[in-house]
Amino acid sequence: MAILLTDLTAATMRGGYGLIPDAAIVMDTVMDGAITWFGPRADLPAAYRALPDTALGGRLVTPALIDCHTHITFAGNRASEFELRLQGASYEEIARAGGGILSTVTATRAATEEALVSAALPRLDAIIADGAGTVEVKSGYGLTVADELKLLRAARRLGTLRRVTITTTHLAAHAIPPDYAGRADAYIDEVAIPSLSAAHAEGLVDAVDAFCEGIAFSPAQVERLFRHAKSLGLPVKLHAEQLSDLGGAALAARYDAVSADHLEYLSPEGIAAMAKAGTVAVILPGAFYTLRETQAPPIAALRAAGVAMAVATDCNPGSSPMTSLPLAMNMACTLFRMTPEEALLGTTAHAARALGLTDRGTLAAGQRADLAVWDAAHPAELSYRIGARALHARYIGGRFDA
Ligand code: DI6
Ligand code: FE
Repeated sequence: MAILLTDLTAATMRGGYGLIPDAAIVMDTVMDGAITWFGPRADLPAAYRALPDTALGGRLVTPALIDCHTHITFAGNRASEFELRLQGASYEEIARAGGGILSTVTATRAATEEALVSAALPRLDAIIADGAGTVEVKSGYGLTVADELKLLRAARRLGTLRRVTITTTHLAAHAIPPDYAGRADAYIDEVAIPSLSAAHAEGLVDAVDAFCEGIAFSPAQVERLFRHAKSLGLPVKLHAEQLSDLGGAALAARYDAVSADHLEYLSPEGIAAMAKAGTVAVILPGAFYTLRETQAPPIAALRAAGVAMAVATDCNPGSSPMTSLPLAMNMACTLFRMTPEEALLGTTAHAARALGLTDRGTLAAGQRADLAVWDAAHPAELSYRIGARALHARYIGGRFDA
């Protein structure tokens, strides 16, 4: 079975907007269908002209968006810390006092896999409702072997409950739990590495991440975990240079990381290393905004060095309780001066690269038929409007999804 979409403007996202006015798209509707033909309607081959067509009223069609950095599986929330920060406490002070990530860890350890799935679904639904077709989900709020496995299983379950691709990232090296206080090396040996082996054996890991920061893990500790990830054949990525410069991005690049994420304190050496390795810079304006940071990531220097930039929600209970990619795009433009074109590349083609995926993120024959149809005429509108909820429909694997 094939379906034909017409009366649309397509943004192919191949190197830029790649706009095609009055385009036509032919897709397979079998499971995980692909785009079989794509181009200006005037060029539609005769073989497809007899297909019944769905006319989209001149709407904009983009690849379905890709949220390449989220932490949506967790229990509880941290509204009380939001109030504390507004009274002047810093994110790091709260973390060092045993709050922050560790308060979410306590709630998450007490939750069943089932409860974590239920808690994450509204967040996933909100991300989908704003145009996503692929969502990366990290563990990192369990911090024991059993609880990290529970989080990754919950993340995989999400992908069976909604029309979305979930990719899973192991992030046991996210924080040091109280029982390992002052013993971060032991935590890497006794929890991070063994949980990675166990999760990988269960097929639960698509990539490996860590938090390289003064309040978390040192570059040397991250490197030991990365070596293990590489021995299992898994791609790595890193929370790097979010609050300080520890040289995390350059370390990640040495391990051929698919991405380095946050990057507010990224150095010129880090940029050069990422450019050389082809590591994607994942820009997370939700965390910058929520923590009222003042040092923006070096967007102009990343652009000049030719580093591909992605944009994601970083949806998490502490630093970015945000569930909208168009909102992240708006913030990336307004706070960081990315262009709307860069922002949309950041949630499509470059987000796919940040996940090591080559079958999505652009519109072209052979790509997965994951499309977003927008109540918009030009793609700049997606970054420009605030809270617009402009999604008209999605097609996922070629099948309509309102
Ligand atoms: N950096 C972040 O912004 C999130 N994780 C990380 O390593 C925050 C996670 C949290 O505060 O719960
Ligand atoms: Fe994060």
